[in-house]
Amino acid sequence: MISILLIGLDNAGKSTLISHAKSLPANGMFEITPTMGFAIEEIAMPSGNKGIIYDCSGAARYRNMWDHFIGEIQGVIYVIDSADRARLSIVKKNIEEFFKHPLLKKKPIVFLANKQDSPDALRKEDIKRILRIEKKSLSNPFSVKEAISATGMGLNNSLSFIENNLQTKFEYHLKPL
Ligand SMILES: Nc1nc2c(ncn2[C@@H]2O[C@H](COP(=O)(O)OP(=O)(O)O)[C@@H](O)[C@H]2O)c(=O)[nH]1
Ligand SMILES: [Mg+2]
Repeated sequence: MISILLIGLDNAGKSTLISHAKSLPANGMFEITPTMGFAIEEIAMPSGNKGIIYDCSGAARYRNMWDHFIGEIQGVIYVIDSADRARLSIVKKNIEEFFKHPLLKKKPIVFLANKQDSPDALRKEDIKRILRIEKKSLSNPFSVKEAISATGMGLNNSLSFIENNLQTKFEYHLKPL
């Protein structure tokens, strides 16, 4: 089993993205509670392993909530609305603060330049530059990918990147289901 945090500002396209994942039948353990600002989905990873996705609002008021499971998660998918240029400065601040978290150290991160179907979308090179996503400012394994949540494009690549860059594969295989 692998746990992934799906995060980003509201309206970035997180929930739409995960709706394209191969869902596993819910086992009744999890309740989706929209009022709490997050949802939990069980999905099949590209490898066939089970994945637990925490679909979380990036809003500051939910920050306390991440602390409950940030230690458990093994990778992060950070979704960005590439067409929402006005909010990129907020995204930048959000990223800088969020990835300082000590419990995220060394965990793989995928930055998704989402909504590439939109005529206003910035390409991943622009997103990288504007948000200063670069090796010298981030010690985690990371990748910036283009995506279209609306079609699911970019989802499998992102999940694979996380599986291929897990902190310790050994620990991952030993984790109980
Ligand atoms: N053009 C375009 N719109 C998208 C895409 N993904 C999501 N949206 C739209 O963006 C809005 C927010 O999507 P949602 O998944 O709810 O965002 P969340 O708040 O991050 O979960 C919705 O109106 C979606 O239809 C995409 O790839 N392209
Ligand atoms: Mg959502």
